[in-house]
Amino acid sequence: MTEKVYPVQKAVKARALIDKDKYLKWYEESVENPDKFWGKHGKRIDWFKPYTKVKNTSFKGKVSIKWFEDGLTNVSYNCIDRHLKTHGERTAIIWEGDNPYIDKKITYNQLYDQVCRLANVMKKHGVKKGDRVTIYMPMIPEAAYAMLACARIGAVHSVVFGGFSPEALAGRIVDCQSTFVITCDEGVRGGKPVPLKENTDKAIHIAARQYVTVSNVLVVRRTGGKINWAPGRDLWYHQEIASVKGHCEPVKMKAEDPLFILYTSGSTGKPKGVLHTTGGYLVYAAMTHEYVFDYHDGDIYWCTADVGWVTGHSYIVYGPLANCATTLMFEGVPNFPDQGRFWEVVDKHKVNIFYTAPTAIRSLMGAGDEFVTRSNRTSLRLLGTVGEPINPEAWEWYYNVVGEKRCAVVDTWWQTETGGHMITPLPGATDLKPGSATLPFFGIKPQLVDNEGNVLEGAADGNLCITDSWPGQMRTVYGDHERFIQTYFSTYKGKYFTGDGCRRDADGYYWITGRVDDVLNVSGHRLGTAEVESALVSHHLVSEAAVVGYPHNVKGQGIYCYVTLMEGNEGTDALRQELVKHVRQEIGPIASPDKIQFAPGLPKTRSGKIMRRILRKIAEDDFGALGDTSTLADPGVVDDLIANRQNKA
Ligand code: 6R9
Repeated sequence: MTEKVYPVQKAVKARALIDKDKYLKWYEESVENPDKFWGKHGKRIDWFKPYTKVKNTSFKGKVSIKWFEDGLTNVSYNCIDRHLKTHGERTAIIWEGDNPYIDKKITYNQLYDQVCRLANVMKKHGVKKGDRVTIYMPMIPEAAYAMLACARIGAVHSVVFGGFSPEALAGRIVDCQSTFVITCDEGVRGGKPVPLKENTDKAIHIAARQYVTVSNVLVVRRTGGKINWAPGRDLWYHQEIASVKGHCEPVKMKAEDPLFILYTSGSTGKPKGVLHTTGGYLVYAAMTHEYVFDYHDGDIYWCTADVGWVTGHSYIVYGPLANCATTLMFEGVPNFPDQGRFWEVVDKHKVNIFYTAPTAIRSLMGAGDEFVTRSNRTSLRLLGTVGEPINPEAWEWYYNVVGEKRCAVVDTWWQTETGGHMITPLPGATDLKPGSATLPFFGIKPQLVDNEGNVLEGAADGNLCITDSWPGQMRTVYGDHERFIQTYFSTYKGKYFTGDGCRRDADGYYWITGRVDDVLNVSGHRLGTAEVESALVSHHLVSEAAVVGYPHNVKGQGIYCYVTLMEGNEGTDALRQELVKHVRQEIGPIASPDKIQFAPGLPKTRSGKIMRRILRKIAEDDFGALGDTSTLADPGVVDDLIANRQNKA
């Protein structure tokens, strides 16, 4: 296989913070002497009390991860206060509304005022250090204020993506026993309202049945749409912040005090509450933001993710603000009013660094080059991708058409669990290969192992593990440390297992091949097959369901569901539609099944385990090589599944 190599462009190299030599030198130090390396780089944030210990981590036994443990700091202070003396009037957030005629700019001074007020409102209503606050918001500046206000007073935020259903929101409220919720009357996306307050009301109702009582809902008025109001419980944001002071002391937090919980899907059971802590997380988010995006003082930076995902946490809010960057927050969608929106916004705000998902690139590529070329994009210097593997065609289009061969493309591989970039090019240091996330960031030690756990050297294809800790790593699953150990450190003892498959080529470049567990990646969103299955079987006509992914041109993966109905029911198109609606209600629109196949039986082993390998093959319309089916309890079901497959070429 010949791979095209794109050497670092001259102009990119000329201004880059890190060149090849520096990368190699720093990388070597970072893995050979992590205490020294991180001891130095931990100082990039301000500490109320400096740390004397740097790394204290173990992937064995009970698994314990501590960084900078005796230091005291505050994330909100680092993202705001420390910039005010020199850059108080710099724009911290550029907000671009869903409506292309609406935008606004928030300076660091204004950010300070807003965050302090909100922190005081929460304090007034009894929110204390360590309490969990759920944030269920659209992409408006108040979402960032809410995160930073929690950080300021030591409350632990749990941001729930605005596209999740009331059921999903309730599950997350209950899991972390959150009694304070911040939301908005309605969100707006692509010109359409999203009923966030209504969903919150429903979720609170569901949570109450599980004995979790939400005492306050703070509501931002975004659209003025009609909503129900629970007096005593519900509070208007604009009224509350008007009656408190614009100053609030940041709480001195231990480096290992929790900063946030973010729920993410795994291969089994309910989504897990990934817990990140204060010091190490911020150091890592800020440092990766600076070096991976080659961020220079004064750059305008835009990450198109939603704050409901980890990318929004690390690379819209915490990383950029810790670096005193100007971060653009976009309320809308890539195709409204049309597919040229991204590039119009780039021109309008003179964006220098642009970070998005491969699924968006693929869908815009499909719309034709004119939507891109009608803009001039001369401000753009760097392009990034995240969330899923990028196919070389989409990469080339991004590089050639969007970036006009002038911009480096950084394909950043990382996870909710890792807090920040793990395998990624550095623009001035790394020659690029389309489709490869390239090389490890400082301090990251990747390792490939086979299914038996044997370490693979050199060019190889295997399961991706990381053998030692880095500051941005998650510390535990909220409320379930045993699950943390089980999920990440038990498959290959003493190593962090990522769940991803990966190939390393002869140059040592890493190529992520996708999940090797039962996690789907649909348009860059992580979903557990188990979650979709449990949503399906919660429908009264469904007796059993098995869900697998299949290759999808735009989404990366589509959701393919095999559904067995209760005796005596017939699988009709109307029922298909009803099931799609049902899953959307249970989880949210991102989990909408693409294909539903009614199956009288599923292929199971004699011990009753569903053979997903077979189901995947049939969903891919590639059943020539089904492998060994002799262990099936009833090999006959396979013929029926093939005959009725929904992805017939
Ligand atoms: C940041 C984020 C994590 C999973 C991860 C992998 C996939 C992310 C990728 C990528 C190939 C990349 N993934 N970035 N695969 N190339 N550049 O997306 O976090 O939502 O937790 O998803 O996404 O499969 O394991 P998260």
